[in-house]
Amino acid sequence: MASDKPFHVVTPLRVSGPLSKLAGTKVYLKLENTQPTCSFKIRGIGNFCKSWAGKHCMQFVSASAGNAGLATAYCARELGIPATIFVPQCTPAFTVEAMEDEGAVVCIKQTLEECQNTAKEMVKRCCNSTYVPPFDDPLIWEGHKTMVTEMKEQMGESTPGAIVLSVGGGGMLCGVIQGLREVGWDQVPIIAMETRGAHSLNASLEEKKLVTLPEITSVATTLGAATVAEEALKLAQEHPVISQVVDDCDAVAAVAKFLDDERMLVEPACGASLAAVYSEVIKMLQKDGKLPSELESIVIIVCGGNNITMEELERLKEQVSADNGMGDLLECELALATFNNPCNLFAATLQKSMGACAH
Ligand code: PLV
Repeated sequence: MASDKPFHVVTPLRVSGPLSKLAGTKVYLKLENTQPTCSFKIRGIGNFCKSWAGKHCMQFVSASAGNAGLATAYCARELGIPATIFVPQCTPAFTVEAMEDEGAVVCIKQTLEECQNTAKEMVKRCCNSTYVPPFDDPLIWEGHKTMVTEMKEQMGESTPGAIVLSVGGGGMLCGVIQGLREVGWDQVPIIAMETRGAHSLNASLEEKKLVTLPEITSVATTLGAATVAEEALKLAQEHPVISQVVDDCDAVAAVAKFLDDERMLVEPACGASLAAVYSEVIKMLQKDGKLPSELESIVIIVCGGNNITMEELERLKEQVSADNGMGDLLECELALATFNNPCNLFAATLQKSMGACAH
């Protein structure tokens, strides 16, 4: 029988000086990258695996773009239950290795959808096996909810002006909205960040029905769910949710900037949320009257730091600048440099024109 102790830890909630300066309001970071397995996923997957371990489960079979799989591998090892994880081929080799190091068997398929179908098929054929979905299950949302109950305790009397989070399949969104309702923060808006090419929530909200993206083209592969959970769309229509889409170059530039500002290396899925500040999304929403001009504070959920290394970051910088045509990343860097310090405009412009000349 599994113990009552959860697999996740209480993560720090702390103010970021550099991000607060940029945003012009107090920015709190909820540091989910400090969880075991380095992402928030352990909260929901941990709750799911613990519940099923008590129901004679003999094997976990997961489908994941990376972090849910790593969390499953970790929990399975802790529970002494074997795990098989199906991952899409875009998953970095070092993430696959991390799952194998936890003792899981890893199988590579083309897309996340193919992984989900194969994993479900395997569970049908093997008795006492349990399918561990990456985001779409009430037990997963219940686990993610603990992020908000922690924030409530950590913030004492104050209420966040907005919460910024990244959306893949919408499991985190469901858990956070349920948590906000539970602690009486029903009116706290959520800025739901996605990257273009993984923007399945944004597309669904536009159409007011579930939309399946034809393919995932974003480098933020852990946001790569072609369709969000039905519950995510439902809750996003009930709660004040502002859906925003940034380009890959914004997410990657945010990862690089965050490393300099906070000395933490996170993955592009998390960069999407950080881009809410670095790419002035919040300022734009305030200007457009979609957010109050005076915000008491913002909480950014720093959702994860897997699927990234220094080498991978360098490769991503090159990839997004090549994908977007000459100088697009430089464009983002220029915007960041200018925003940080208007005096940098001259230096950044000079740097850009030198970069352009080099091509
Ligand atoms: N990643 C899931 C689902 O991918 C996975 O299989 O790992 N930030 C990070 C670092 C993540 O890993 C994920 C999800 C998200 C944000 C988005 O969470 P979600 O899927 O609950 O919206 C498709």
